[in-house]
Amino acid sequence: MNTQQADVLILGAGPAGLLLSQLLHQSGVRSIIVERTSKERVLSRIRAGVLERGTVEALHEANCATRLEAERIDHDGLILSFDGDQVSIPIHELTGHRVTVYGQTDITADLVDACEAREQQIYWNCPDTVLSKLTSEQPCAHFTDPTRGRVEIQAKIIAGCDGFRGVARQSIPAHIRTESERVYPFGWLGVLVDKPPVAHNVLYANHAEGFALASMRSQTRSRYYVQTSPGETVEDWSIERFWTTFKARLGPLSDGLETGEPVEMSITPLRSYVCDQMQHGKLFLAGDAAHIVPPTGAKGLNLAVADVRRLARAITQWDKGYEADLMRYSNEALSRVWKVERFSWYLTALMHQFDDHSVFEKKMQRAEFDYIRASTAAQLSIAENYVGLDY
Ligand code: RFL
Ligand code: PHB
Repeated sequence: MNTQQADVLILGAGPAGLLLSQLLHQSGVRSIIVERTSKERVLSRIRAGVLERGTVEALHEANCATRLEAERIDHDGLILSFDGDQVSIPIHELTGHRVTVYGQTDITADLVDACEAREQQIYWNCPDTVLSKLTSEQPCAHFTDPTRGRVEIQAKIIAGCDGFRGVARQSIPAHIRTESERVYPFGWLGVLVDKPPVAHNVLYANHAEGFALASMRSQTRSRYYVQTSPGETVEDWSIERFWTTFKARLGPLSDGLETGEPVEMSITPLRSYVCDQMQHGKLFLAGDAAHIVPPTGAKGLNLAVADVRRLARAITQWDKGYEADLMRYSNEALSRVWKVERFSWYLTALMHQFDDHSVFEKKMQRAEFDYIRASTAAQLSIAENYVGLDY
């Protein structure tokens, strides 16, 4: 057994874990990262793409924003379309802020590069981590490293950044955990394609046949989605079926759409989930390990970054001898988490077709859309949530 000591052990090398280690490094706190899968797999994941201003700030704080600054595309607004009618929400005019298009895949690559440049210790390919003694002064992790064999890490703090299916949250005894969940009766089929984006801004469309979303990664790479039925898999969708469905749901807004073979095509289920304890003893959860939002609103990655920023500051204070921020972390993070859950749930409810909706509920969706079109107050509410609530 190899035994190692660490101030902070970070479980998971997704954006949350990598950013936490980078922010801690900036303030002189050393960490070790343990990741279930390979570096190649982590770098190949295609997920989110729209960044709140706070996320951009965090990447600057982490000193990982050089490529972001060279390649970012800033958006002044977003478009909602409902049965062919549209409203363009001028988020910059209303809030003074913009959102930024820059892919999660690129953020992860930038963070891995930064970790490697400073020789951050990362254990890749370790799928069997077990956490123990979480409520003691010396919590532990045991796992098998493919080259070194069994490893024990004795830490002072463990950060659970290991995503929704990780072990960190599961290590909190079930009788202590309070979990709230809503699973939506549909998924999103996402297509990444090397063609210029059809719309200037991110465009969310609710059509009688279902939801569609047009987004982008660059001036030459587009990210498009359509709502899928429960139980559908990628095998049920040829790329021809995708383009026909996408065009129909966008209506005239699809004019000029350039189609092609996908670089990637996958289905994501939609879920809202919160674990109301983001701390258990010396274990602190951040990102998808603690909560999931449906992707409507583009909040998953941004929420993970908001947690990490708060946790990094609290750990930095703890390292200097002040523990109060760390003890407040769970409650303060959750207060923001629930507001973001609300916005993601609201936009999901407004923009999708639900099989069990009665005429009344359909009329409510339409009335809400008409209200947004007519009301600056309603648009401001969407805009301030979309650019990101204060920390
Ligand atoms: P991640 O990205 O899931 O990273 C967690 C990392 O932990 C590793 N891990 C473990 N490591 C050690 N031991 C274990 N036992 C472990 N178990 C797991 C995993 O291999 C992984 O490397 O969580 P993190 O860092 O909190 O980041 C959160 C974001 O990734 C997530 O919120 C967003 O990507 C959500 N999401 C989307 N959000 C958006 O805002 N817009 C989107 O379009 C969007 N698309 C998506 C998504 C999430 C998806 N998932 C999780 C299936 C599409 C997909 C497919
Ligand atoms: C994306 O660009 O992948 C994206 C944009 C907006 C969303 C979700 C995903 O709400």
